[in-house]
Amino acid sequence: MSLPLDQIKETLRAQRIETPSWAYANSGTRFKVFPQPGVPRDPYEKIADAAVVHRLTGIAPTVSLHIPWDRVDDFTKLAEYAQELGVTLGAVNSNVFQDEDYKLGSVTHPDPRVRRKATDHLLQCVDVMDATGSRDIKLWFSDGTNYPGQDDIRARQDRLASALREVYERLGDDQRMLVEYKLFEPAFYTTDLPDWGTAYAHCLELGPKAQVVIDTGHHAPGTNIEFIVAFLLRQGKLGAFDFNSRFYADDDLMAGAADPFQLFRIMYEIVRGDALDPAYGINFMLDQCHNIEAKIPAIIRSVLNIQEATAKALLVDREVLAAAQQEGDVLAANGALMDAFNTDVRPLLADLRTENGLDPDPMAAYRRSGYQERISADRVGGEQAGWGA
Ligand code: PSV
Ligand code: MN
Repeated sequence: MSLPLDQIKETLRAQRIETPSWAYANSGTRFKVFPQPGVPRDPYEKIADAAVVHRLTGIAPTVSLHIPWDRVDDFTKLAEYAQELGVTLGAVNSNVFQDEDYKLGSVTHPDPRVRRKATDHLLQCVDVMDATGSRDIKLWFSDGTNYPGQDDIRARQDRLASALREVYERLGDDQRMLVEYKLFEPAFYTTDLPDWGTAYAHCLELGPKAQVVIDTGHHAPGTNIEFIVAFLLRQGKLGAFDFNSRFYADDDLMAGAADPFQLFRIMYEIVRGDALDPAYGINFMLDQCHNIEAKIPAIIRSVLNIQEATAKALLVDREVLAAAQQEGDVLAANGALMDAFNTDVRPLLADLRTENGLDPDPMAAYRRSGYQERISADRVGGEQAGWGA
């Protein structure tokens, strides 16, 4: 038997997904940014858009910030504004990849002056967390090299470890460090944090407040991400996700768009590990860019895709699965997963929303709301936010 329906619904009601401030802003490829009407001009307008996503989905009550893109004079005021709109500020993302000084790296740069500057930025991000009440700092480094011999691979690990240590020591009791890895880009020969193993080793050395974040777009093609999820959960070292979809590299497309089956397999490991409940501590974030599609509905769609994958994962008949696994019945075991994956959970989720006083179809509700037309008319003048803004 799979879980009783009321238990599935209760679990889904408690699910939380964090949306990224930058996904509401203009973005593009390195070839072209196509600006869209109504895009936020400052962090306040990004928060307003995030609040709309939460109002319609009911499960996206937090917004990640990116510093300096979301720098404001008074972060306490920004946090209060968010609260007025029914959301709170989530993870603070550092940015040590958009400054002239970081051409050869940030915290792993050969020059101690640049390393100091980068580490100081990370420490300032912890100051921001103090003001916003955020629990997590998310660290991603573009650091690496492009050519064999360019720098000392091992020395760069030492420099990375010492910067991470300094930030770790600065964290408050309830604050955490999320260490993000990425196989390549912008560095093409070596990356200083290329994979989960490297991130895990650094986190282990640092201590319990350091946790690995899995960005689903940061792996080699064909990587079995659910294995990484299972492994890190077993070690108590999975702190967060950056969800998005990829076909080729770090495409940052809508979560669940490219490979809904992979998303289901990941969410099954989360359910299997009893790690869905917010109390477990995993921050389920999106990290996406909407370059050609309308941003707010794309974010709504991504949240719904994760919710659907989760509902399917909760439907897996774990008794049947366990028995089949025990008996070595490969086809029955696989069938137990596929039966759940092939279930249409949309009616169940529509019911759940209705029960919660939400519109059963958040995409249609957004279209009907007139919000897109309103922001397109209102947000004129000023400069639309985007990369580097
Ligand atoms: C890097 O590719 C990354 O995934 C990191 O999380 C950044 O902070 C984010 O994208 C936004 O550029
Ligand atoms: Mn990411």
